[in-house]
Amino acid sequence: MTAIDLSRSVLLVIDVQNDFIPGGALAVNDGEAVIPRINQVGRHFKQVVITQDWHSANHISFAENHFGRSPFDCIDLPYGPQTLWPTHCVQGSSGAELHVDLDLPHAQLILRKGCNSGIDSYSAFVEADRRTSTGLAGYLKARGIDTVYLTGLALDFCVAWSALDARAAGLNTFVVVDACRGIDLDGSLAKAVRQMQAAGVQLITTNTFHDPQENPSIPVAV
Ligand code: VGL
Ligand code: ZN
Repeated sequence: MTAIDLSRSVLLVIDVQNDFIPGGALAVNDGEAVIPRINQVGRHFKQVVITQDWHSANHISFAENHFGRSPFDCIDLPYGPQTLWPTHCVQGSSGAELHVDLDLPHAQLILRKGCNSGIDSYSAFVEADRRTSTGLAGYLKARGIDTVYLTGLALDFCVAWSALDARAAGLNTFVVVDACRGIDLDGSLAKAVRQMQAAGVQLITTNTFHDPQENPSIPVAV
């Protein structure tokens, strides 16, 4: 295995926001466990991009905006099936803020997604209509980046959709699974892992980033 070429690689940190951490509106079990791992992995990267789920109060993915519906129901929208969620990550709210312990001062870009009230966006690359681009693929391409490492929340939704779209954009794609946690709704975690593996997303752990003295056989950042 070769060393990671940091000039061509980016760490993508997905949605480490208060609403996805226990105590938040759409808490992911053990979500806070990703934070020290992301901080540690982040030190190896020159290029870091953070995403924020960033919805208007009238967002189409919120159950409370659909009469008679409850969180976690699934409905059909013009662009396809949509899981309805508790109201979360409302633009400007404290729940939408990045967790205070996230320590990535060198991150260059904070990308907000899901801003269109009528379209959800789990993916950091393409919205749920599968057409509307966030511009991230172009941003990475313009900077000569061909490899992405994904971390964050939730593994089976925003991380997995972002990883699949990263592959579709022709990027080498790694998911650092122990720096992610999932929601696991009706088998969504196993399904996401299957889809990622089928698409050529490589699932790795933070061990990959350990000091070469500890384990010389693994790839290290240079
Ligand atoms: C997410 C559900 C709704 C996520 C965002 O960050 O995985 N999941 N909005
Ligand atoms: Zn959302």
